[in-house]
Amino acid sequence: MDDPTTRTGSADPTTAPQARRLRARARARRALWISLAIIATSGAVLVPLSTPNLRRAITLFASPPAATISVTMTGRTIAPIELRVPRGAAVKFEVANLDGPRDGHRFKTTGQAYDIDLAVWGGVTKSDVILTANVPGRYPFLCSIRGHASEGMVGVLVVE
Ligand SMILES: [Cu+2]
Repeated sequence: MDDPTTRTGSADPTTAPQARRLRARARARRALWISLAIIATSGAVLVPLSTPNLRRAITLFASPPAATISVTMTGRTIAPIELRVPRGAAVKFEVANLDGPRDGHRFKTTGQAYDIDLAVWGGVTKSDVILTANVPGRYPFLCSIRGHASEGMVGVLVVE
């Protein structure tokens, strides 16, 4: 009688192709996971280069910011409350938080081709660059910390 245990082992010609198939399948699975990892990684790299961000980068590469504007935030006020900027331009904001070290503010622009929402801790000055709207108009800017805008931390960005 044929004992099935004698047919196991690598010497048996029936198991070798099976093992090869299993190894090939494992390799294919590994390749699939590596491909997915590459796709996920490139997505993480490319998303920050989305259109408005890319346009800002190209504008800044072509020329320095058209203007630099200094803004101060203290208590529940932002000064100045009205700012004039050219349309379709890169404009740099230098935001100084004059409050104590535990009083954070956030300088947020709205309606621009590239907006910022810049977190600034007390006693710190930070800067970032917006790309202004192509359509002239009056666009609010504000502190985006909950409650600060309603207590007065708002202003108007006039795009000319
Ligand atoms: Cu604030």
